[in-house]
Amino acid sequence: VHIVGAAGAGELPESTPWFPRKMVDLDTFADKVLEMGEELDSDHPGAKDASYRARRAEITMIAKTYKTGQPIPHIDYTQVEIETWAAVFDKLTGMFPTYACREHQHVFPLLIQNCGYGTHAIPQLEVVSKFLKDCTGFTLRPVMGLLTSRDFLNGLAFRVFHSTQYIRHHSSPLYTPEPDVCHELLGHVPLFANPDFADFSQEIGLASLGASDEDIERLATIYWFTVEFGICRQGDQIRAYGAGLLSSFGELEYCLSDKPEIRAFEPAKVAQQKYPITEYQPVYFVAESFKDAQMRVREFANSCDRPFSVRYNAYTESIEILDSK
Ligand code: HBI
Ligand code: FE
Repeated sequence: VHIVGAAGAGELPESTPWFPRKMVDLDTFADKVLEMGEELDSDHPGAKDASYRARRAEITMIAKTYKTGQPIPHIDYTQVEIETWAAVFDKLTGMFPTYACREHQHVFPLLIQNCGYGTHAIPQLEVVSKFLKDCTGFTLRPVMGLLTSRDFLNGLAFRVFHSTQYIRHHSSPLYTPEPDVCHELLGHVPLFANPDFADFSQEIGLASLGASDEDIERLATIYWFTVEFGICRQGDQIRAYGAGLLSSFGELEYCLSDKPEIRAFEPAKVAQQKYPITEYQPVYFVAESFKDAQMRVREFANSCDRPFSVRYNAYTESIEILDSK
């Protein structure tokens, strides 16, 4: 049965894009992957390696068939995969004390203690997901590759983060053109264990439900400059909290050097900013705190033209529609 709280679907304007109302609705995203889900681009380091491609297909099959409520299947990572992870882990953990924000540094030892973070093994998504659930209610879902911005952001409304489970090609351990398990586990996961950051991320997700294509584009840009490439003020220093920075040794150093331009985090302006996806960012936006950033995103969302607002009911794991006009 489909139990809907405040309003039935019929009460939304007909032009409203479809959006997930219950956690199980996220099952419909599984095979809508943009690129690299099954095929690798020709410039991908693993594109010509048949055994790498076969391994990817094996791992992404888990995401393709995953259903809400199931435990995320365990993966027996190979020695080659573990060595790739270990190279990334060593390199980045050496930099975190100097460059990562305090929230990331606070959680990292807990991930070592509770989730098997270390060089000897790749942490299992199921273990990490349970840990995050205890910290902030966030959970992980396995994903085959890049989702559309709309689907990916909609997941955040449910405190669900879509995570890849495969690893980059072993030929270039410090480079990947797409998200992989190193990026998710070292960049994203530590922040989703922080309550203020979890609130902030869900705020973007809620704003994305039923939003126009133009507003999705704006919210995706805000996501890009925060969750992926955000920096924040901490005392008299600036530190990185974006996962794209925390999982890239080159850009992590660069973003806190005097080379890039740094501007204040104002969502209406951030939303208009163009950005490159294959080079270091020329501009970063500095947040004063995750709470402050959340309030600013909420104000921004209220200025969008969606004719209703939403809230998440954590008891029923469903979206309630408010002030439907
Ligand atoms: N899909 N699986 C996955 N992981 C991401 O980080 C991701 C995505 N789709 C879109 C996206 N990120 C962002 O660039 C924004 O468009 C939301
Ligand atoms: Fe990411």
